[in-house]
Amino acid sequence: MRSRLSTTMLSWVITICLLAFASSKPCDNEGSNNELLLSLNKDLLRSLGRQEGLPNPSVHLALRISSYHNLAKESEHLIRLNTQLHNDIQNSLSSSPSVVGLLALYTLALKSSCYDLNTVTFTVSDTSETLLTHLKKQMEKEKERLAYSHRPLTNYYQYSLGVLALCTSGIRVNDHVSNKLIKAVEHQYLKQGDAECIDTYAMAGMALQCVKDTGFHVRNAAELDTALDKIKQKLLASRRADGHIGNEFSTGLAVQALLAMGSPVAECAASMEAMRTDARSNTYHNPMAISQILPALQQKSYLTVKNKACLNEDDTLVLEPIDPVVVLPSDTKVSVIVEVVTSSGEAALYSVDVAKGSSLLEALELLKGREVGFMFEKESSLWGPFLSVVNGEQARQSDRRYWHLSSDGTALSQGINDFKIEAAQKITIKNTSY
Ligand code: B12
Repeated sequence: MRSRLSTTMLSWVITICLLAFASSKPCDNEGSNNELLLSLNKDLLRSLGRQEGLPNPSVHLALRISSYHNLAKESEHLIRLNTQLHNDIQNSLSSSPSVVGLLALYTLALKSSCYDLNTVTFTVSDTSETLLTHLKKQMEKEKERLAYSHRPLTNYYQYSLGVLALCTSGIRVNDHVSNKLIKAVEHQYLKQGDAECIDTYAMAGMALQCVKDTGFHVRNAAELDTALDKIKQKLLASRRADGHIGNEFSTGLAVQALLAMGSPVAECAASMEAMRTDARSNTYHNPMAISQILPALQQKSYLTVKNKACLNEDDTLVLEPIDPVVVLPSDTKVSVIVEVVTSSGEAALYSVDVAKGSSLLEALELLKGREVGFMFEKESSLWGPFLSVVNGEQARQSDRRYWHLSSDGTALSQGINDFKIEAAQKITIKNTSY
């Protein structure tokens, strides 16, 4: 009798526990997901204060399409974009063959702040024209290149950014310009070297979806639909078992594109979970990476800027002071072999011991200081320092070459500043064409 009673009681207790667990779990998840979003948002906001070089338009864009704001800090940043970045682009317009990507990101950033784009002008050779006129002209130059080559002056990622920026600003994109992107999707030209570039497919998806939504592109409506379908299939087929689409750094753009192209949120749930896991393990410490994943985690895409009204915005995001974390170099040393392979195929080997956890950049600087014949130079970019010259040899983007980085034969998914050396390994720096 007593044992029957206790069994009944036990099953009651278990049932109550299970019910409590089942009803609390989704709420707990939601709470911790919101906390994560806020923390990423704050990380981006904090990065504004640390920016050494030019203000970053991609970070501005992500802050502006977020649901949470610190309007004072965003306004300050807008002024910096409008002066410092503006002047930099003004200088590049007359000296560089194309600045279409940066011009497009600048346009998207201003648009996300509801800035009147018709009042923004650049003066080149004593002629003043609006930002949007310059962007249209740059796209024409890119398109002209495509008449005799299947690659634009820059790359299809920037070409897509250009289409997206014009389209979300309410400018009718020339049919010939969008057709070139449609053809590139059809012929599978959106590649980085031999591999398909997921980031580029994602950006092309957002650009072409915007063009479709305007309803102007009627002449080749069927081809436009086929290209959009192909992009969607490509993104879904690149989904790995762990949820990432491409790699950790392309998943944000891929999810943005899928949502923009009408995929239900549930279809992206595993990819969003993969990004949340990455974020919790601090994979996204580069502000540029956060700027590409945060909209996706908020179930938004860059297309949102098109209808942004900037009215009644939240203004609750505050930055609590944080104690500066001093990371002392580890006492443990690890050996790194650095192999440099020049364009002629000649290889040179160097070795250096570095504190565990050092960045590759720190290792290269240490090696350079040893005066063993190893030298390098870097250029700044939105993602941080880009390795441009090694042992006096420049891998020029104008020749479609770059210094490719790999560790023990596996390509690095981060650059010299973000990649940390945790164990002994061989780093290969190879002059490669793309
Ligand atoms: C195109 C591209 C390239 C081209 C750029 C040249 C060209 N004209 O096409 C090439 C092939 C050279 C390239 C190289 C690399 N890339 Co790349 N690249 C891109 C891509 C698809 C678009 C960049 C772009 O045009 N942006 C638009 C313009 C307006 O912004 P920008 O900052 O001014 O663009 C310049 C820089 O971004 C720079 N750049 C390109 N890649 C990288 C990577 C790093 C780490 C840095 C610091 C700079 C940099 O070249 C761009 C053109 O001049 C992005 C995708 C993305 N999600 O952003 C990946 C991306 C930025 N690249 C990436 C990586 C990992 C690399 C490499 C480190 C790969 C490797 N294993 O060697 C190398 C850089 C090595 C070095 N020498 O320092 C990652 C960076 C992730 C991270 N956390 O840092 C991204 C996000 C792709 C991904 N999903 O993994 N890349």
